[in-house]
Formats: sequence, structure tokens, C-alpha cells
Amino acid sequence: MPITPTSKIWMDGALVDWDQAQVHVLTHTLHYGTGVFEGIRAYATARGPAVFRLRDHLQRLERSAKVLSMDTPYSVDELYEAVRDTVRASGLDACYIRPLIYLGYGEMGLNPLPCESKVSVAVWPWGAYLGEDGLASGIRLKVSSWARHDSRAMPTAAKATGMYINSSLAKVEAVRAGYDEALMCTTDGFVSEGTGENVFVIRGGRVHTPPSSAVGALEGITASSVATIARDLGYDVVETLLRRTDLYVADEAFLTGTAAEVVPIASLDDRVIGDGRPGPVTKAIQEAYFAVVRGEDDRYKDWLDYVD
Ligand code: PPE
Repeated sequence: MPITPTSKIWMDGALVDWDQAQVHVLTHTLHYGTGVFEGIRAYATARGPAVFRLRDHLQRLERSAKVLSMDTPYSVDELYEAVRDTVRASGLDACYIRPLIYLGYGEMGLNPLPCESKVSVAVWPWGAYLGEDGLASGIRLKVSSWARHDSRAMPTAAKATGMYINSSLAKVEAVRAGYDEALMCTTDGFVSEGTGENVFVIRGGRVHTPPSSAVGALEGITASSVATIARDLGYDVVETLLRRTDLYVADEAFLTGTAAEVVPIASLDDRVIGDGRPGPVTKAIQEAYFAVVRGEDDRYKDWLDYVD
């Protein structure tokens, strides 16, 4: 789906026209993947657009930069205002928000320490990441032949641009084989995550998800929100190592992510999960999640940052 341009992008302290938000071809991050980013969503609510867990995302951005020894030239408070300004300038009720810290033009070579950090925030409308049909009916998943990064080789706790070669390789393989999404496992064969989503498995009424640090998965903000929502709905939520076969024999399974939201998994490796339709636990959690992000549930109002 092509990007729909909006009017302004925040670049290093100011809103610039969409078409002017450009970098030089010798930008360090373009060559070595030395950047960190976030994916955030703003939702339409009765009180206007609200950004979901904005501070949590910006704090993760700051932590990712720290892991890569990159300077963050703006504080979380400054970036918080930058995001709200950019969303406001777009005039959109709902959008996807992409803050990026990258190393700009000026130095080359593998030592990034002399490079200057640059920051941008772009917003655009982004619909259902894995399709409306996927959200409603579930998606088809395939275990990737690419293992998830080993945390001894890559800093899996950081949401860094270059890390996503791993996800892209897995995604291309899955899509070419006719699946919607890939499931990545560790080199030891434990379930890690989707290419841009965390994974949850339901068996015997209990909700299971892998411990992110042990399997090299990103510590998802949607996953932590969903775990809280699921517990408040009365479900047990446990972190445990899972094998691919745990999904084959699960009652239900779903993926979570800012872009993907809460997406039921219909099958893995052509093994239909449950009866292949979104199950009751998945549906209850999905419905509650959408009510929360749209500001319809007061218990979670601290998770919303209103733009106006
Ligand atoms: N794992 C990975 C690898 C990942 O990229 C994401 C987000 C998650 C888990 C879920 O994290 P969270 O959004 O905090 O719940 N992926 C972002 C980028 C997707 C893209 O295509 O780009 C996102 O969802 O914004």
C-alpha cells in the first residue's frame, strides 16, 4: 500500500513540508542501518485524536538509542510535543506515527561515534496492517527458515533499523510462499515473534506469550497492554517458552503490534488453529483493545495522550 502523504514532517526541531523532508545519499544510517525508530498510533476518540502510550514509545526510543550508543538530541518531553504537533498539523483523526533517530551526513565508516544524530517524526494514515480481512477472520502464518536474531549477535532489545533485515527476509519468504506473515523462532527453535508483532497462544483458557528477552523478541507495548487487558478480563497470562507445535495444538493464537493491532492467527504451517476462526478469548481481547485505544474504557485513560 503506497504511503499517503500528509502536509508536514517534523525534522530536527521544525515542521517542514512533506516533500522537503529529505536526506543526502551519504547519510550514515542509509549505509549501515545505524538508526532507531518507533511505530505509534493515534486513534480517533470522542475528544479528538489520542496517541496511544506515547511516553512509553518515546522512552523505548531513548533506550534503543542508548543501546546503539547514539545521542538523543531531544528529551522525551520535547519529542512528546513534536509528535503532538505533527499529528495536529496533519489534521488527521487517526494515523500511524514514525519517529526516527538516524545518523546524518558528515562522517562515514563503521565507527558511528563521530556522527551527529538527526531526528524526524512523520505521520500518515495507515489502515489494517495485515488487512481488514486478517483482523476479522485471522491470518495464515508460516514458520520462517530464517531464525530470529540471536541476542549475542544483535541487540534484540533495541528497535533499530538495521535489525529489520531479519524481519524483511522472513516476510518476503512467507509472502512469496502465499502466507500472510512469518513466525520467527530462535536458533534453538523456540517461538520468538512475527516480523513486526509479538505472539500469544491460548490453551485451556490460559494466555501464554514467550519471555521477550529469552527469545530475542521486541518487548512490545501492545503486548504489555494486551496482557494487562487480558488479566483484567479475568484470564491468566503467563510468560513461557513455546515450540511451534504449541501453536499447532493451541485453542487460539493471535499477534499483537502497534501497526498490526490484535490479529487472530487462523493457521500455522497449514495446521488450522482451533476451528480456524477467531476464538472467544481472542475476540474478547481484541474488542477490549479497540475500546481502550478509542478512549471508550475509562480504566485505561492514562494510556491516551490527547493531541488537543
Ligand atoms: N516485534 C517486532 C519485531 C516489531 O517490529 C514490533 C512492532 C513488535 C514486536 C510489537 O511492538 P509494539 O508495537 O510495541 O507492540 N513493529 C512496528 C513496525 C512495523 C513496520 O512494519 O514497520 C509497529 O508495529 O509499529
